[in-house]
Amino acid sequence: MSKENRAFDTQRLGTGYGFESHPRRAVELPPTWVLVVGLSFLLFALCFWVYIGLNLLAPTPRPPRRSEKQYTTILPDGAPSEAKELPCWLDKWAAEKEAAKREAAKEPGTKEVVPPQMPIEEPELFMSVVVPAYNEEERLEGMLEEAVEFLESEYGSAHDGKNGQQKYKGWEILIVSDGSSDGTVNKALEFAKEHQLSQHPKLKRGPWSKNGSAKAPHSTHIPHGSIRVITLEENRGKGGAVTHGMRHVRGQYIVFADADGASRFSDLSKLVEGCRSIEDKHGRGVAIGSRAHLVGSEAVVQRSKLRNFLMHSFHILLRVMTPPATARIKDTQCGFKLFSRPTLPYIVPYMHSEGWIFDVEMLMLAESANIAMVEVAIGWKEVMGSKLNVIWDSIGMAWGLALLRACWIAGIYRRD
Ligand SMILES: Nc1nc2c(ncn2[C@@H]2O[C@H](COP(=O)(O)OP(=O)(O)OP(=O)(O)O)[C@@H](O)[C@H]2O)c(=O)[nH]1
Ligand SMILES: [Mg+2]
Repeated sequence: MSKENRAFDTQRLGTGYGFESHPRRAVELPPTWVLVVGLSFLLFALCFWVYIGLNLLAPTPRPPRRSEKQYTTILPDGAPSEAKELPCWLDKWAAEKEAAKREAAKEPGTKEVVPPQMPIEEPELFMSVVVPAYNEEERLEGMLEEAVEFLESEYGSAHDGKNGQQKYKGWEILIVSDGSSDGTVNKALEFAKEHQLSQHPKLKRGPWSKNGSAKAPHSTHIPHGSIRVITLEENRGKGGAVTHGMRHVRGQYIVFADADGASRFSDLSKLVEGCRSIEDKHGRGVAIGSRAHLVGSEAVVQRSKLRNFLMHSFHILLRVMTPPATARIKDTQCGFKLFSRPTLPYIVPYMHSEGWIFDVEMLMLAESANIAMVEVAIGWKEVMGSKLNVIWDSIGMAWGLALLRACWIAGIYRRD
């Protein structure tokens, strides 16, 4: 039957049939105050359960174990040392802060002592490098080779180099083996031994230079004790390993660098320059190595379409979900970031993320403490052997980011 016919039929049959067969009855709404109270109750219940859920889901970093607060190095005779206690600026800082708080509580009306009034202890050397390493026996030596060559020539304590006017000299590398099950620790100690004992150690190459390189066959002799190896008993993730290392640094500047040697290490001087140019009167600043200028270059284009797609999606998510200064950073994920020492107490004690999203948490913490950040273009190369699982790690990062943001908004994460 056509539309017109149906309309005709309804008219012919009159009211009481078809749509008209159920006469409309006015629905009686409860009084407004009942609606308002009901909705408020629902909203409150929702917030309550979200808050409880966030508390349950929010990652809480496990405290370091006894053996993780120790390190091994190579002694002047080439033997590995006994496990030695790691210096920990954070323990001292936290104890002093607690004591100052107790003092302040005794005298009502006194302002609570918080940073910058609560300074970090003085540095002992110029540059600390933290290297998170999870099963990196293949890639670590090549990275260390590049690092020690630059560090010794630029910041070595034996001579003034270009930094003759600097108050602090010298460098250290803290390798944090993140529960590695391969020979990462041995490779690190072997590297240290050879480079300490020999005046002309044999050059070690990373997986990126298998086909030879124009470099000299010898590498850099290093002062003893400049490489320290820390072993985490269980795998924590890159964020856990970096944060752990940063609790034990002695440098005026602290950089973390991936064990794969993908970042051009000599660009560290650009990071130092960049950081110095933005430091505030307390000496606080963060310089972020950036590969943003390489988007569209061969190295990035050669990556799979899926990886590039996920990278762009993550950037959009970051822009939407992070506060403005962090959202402006074009490459938050680069594993080459430098912090001046006075910056550490604003970041390290408040870290939660153990996985890949920890960089964003560091930047958000810096932003919330009004610490200036600068992005510095660095050289970078694709290195074989990435352990990143593109799909699962992307999902993990998106989830981690959402959780991180929600926990800060809900006040579950806060500075105390
Ligand atoms: N995959 C992984 N890496 C870790 C972990 N803990 C520390 N790391 C270190 O994190 C650094 C980065 O790892 P890569 O596998 O190179 O990952 P990526 O640099 O983010 O990704 P690519 O750009 O593909 O190289 C390396 O120094 C790893 O050894 C962990 O639990 N898993
Ligand atoms: Mg890498």
